[in-house]
Amino acid sequence: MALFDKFKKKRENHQTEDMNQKNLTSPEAEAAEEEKISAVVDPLPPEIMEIEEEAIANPADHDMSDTETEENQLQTENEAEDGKTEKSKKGIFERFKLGLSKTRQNIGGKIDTLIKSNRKLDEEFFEELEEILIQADVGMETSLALVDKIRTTVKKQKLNDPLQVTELLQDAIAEVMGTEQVPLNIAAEKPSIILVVGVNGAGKTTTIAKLAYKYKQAKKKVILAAGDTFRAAAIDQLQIWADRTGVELIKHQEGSDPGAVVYDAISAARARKADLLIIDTAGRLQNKTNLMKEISKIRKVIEKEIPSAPHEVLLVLDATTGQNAISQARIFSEATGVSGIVLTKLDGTAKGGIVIAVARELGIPVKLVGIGEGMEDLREFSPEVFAQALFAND
Ligand SMILES: Nc1nc2c(ncn2[C@@H]2O[C@H](COP(=O)(O)OP(=O)(O)OP(=O)(O)O)[C@@H](O)[C@H]2O)c(=O)[nH]1
Ligand SMILES: [Mg+2]
Repeated sequence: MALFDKFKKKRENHQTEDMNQKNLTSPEAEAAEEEKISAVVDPLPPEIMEIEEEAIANPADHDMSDTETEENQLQTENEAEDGKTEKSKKGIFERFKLGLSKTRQNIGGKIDTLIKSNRKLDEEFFEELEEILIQADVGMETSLALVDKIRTTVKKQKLNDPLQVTELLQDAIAEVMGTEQVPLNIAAEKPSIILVVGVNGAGKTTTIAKLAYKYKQAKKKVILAAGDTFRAAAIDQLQIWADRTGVELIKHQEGSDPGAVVYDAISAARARKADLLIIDTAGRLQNKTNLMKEISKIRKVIEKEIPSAPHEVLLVLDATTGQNAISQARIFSEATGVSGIVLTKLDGTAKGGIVIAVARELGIPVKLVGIGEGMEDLREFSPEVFAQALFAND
């Protein structure tokens, strides 16, 4: 099958690249690494530049609904998290479902059509199922693994009704993703430090704003650090979020050393007995290898000050970049270490199957997902809820 061959080839190329990545001591190796990183760290697309500039000029219009509405929604969210009412739990699920609309139509819709086409559970059926999954960015390896699981169960239990496939697939998806929800590691000792990394435009700064909002609402003392000193606009953007959420921002001038910003931010967080320090980092530098070096340097500054920190290194990945997100994750985790993934813009893609591939292939838990531009649109990720939402009806 042509499509399979294409993906297989891609996968093989990818593995060769990974092997080439190990030895980086020679100038040639550095140059090769630089080129490789450049392939995933693209310059900021003009449309994102525009959105970003507009956000700085006019934050109220940019992305946030009015505060009262946000508060109401957050209240609903908190109630559900406390397990207080079934009704609010349903509300959260509905919102998550809505964020997944495009992917739901793509994966759930196509599978539904396949199932209802009065087909037998034969090889042809399984091949079509594989193809639907691959096209939704589930990735070849993971798609094959999922369908293999279903094929085995179908044979073992002698099933013959295609209608049973949805449930089998839901279980298989949750299983390959690790089933359990993995919460953020917020330490009892103060401050907990969250370092946020990722390529330009992935959604780092927005995610930090959403996190600050979430923890502020939970009555935690949050401090932000403007570790992206590469652009003045990045510092301004974070200042706007800090003002809107009512948290303190530690910042230096554009072009200053991010390590120094982080050092000051840790001192401030200690002095103010902050619960949480969240550090923004650059996604783009003149030289892409420098980006990795800079993040490693920031990490070292943190470790020197607080040996048990950073408590989380969150890698922000844009779900709309598809399989490229997996390459980015490999590079970042090798260079800086990554403890959790935030997959943003799930609302903007029909190929949300990437979540399944990321969760299975990287061995790093997906901890949060972004399902919109509103403050409340950052969700703790549960594989089980994701699998349910994928096949939920309207
Ligand atoms: N629809 C949608 N948009 C999002 C989401 N998360 C972030 N965005 C948008 O993505 C764009 C880029 O986000 P930023 O937070 O500025 O990205 P960044 O990683 O900080 O980028 P750099 O500072 O250039 O490295 C903004 O327009 C955000 O509003 C999401 O979950 N859904
Ligand atoms: Mg940013």
